[in-house]
Amino acid sequence: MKALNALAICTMLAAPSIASAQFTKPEFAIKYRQSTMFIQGQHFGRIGAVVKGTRPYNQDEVVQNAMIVEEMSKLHWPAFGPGTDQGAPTRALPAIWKEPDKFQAAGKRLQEEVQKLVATAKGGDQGQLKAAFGAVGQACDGCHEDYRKD
Ligand code: ASC
Repeated sequence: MKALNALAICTMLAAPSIASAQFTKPEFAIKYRQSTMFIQGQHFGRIGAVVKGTRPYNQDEVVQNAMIVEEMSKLHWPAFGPGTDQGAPTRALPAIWKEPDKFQAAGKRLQEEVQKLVATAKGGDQGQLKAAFGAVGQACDGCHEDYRKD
């Protein structure tokens, strides 16, 4: 029983490996990362509306949106694996596959900024929320500039 529990814990600790799921076709990886980016953008945008004042502030809502962004921010990166530079229409630039370490580091940076956004959202300070939102936006834009067409 103890051994089984240990196995269960090991499996949980290894959970990030779920994000490195194998894609059976390059087009699935492309569709997957476009989908996770889309969901991320939708929920990030809802926080943006609050920050810009076009949507009323509701802390629970902001926290929930930030947590969805956080979950999405973990998922994109394994979907940029070797051979997924083509197979479906994509704006992903070849630089992603030429400098994968730099690209993955940019992904890490986004995840770190998003984690700060979640913590800030939970803190409930609207001034800090604006700053944390801006930092995430910069991480998005920085990466898009180098690695996305347009
Ligand atoms: C989005 C989206 C981006 C980023 C960026 C942040 O929702 O589609 O590319 O946020 O606009 O500044």
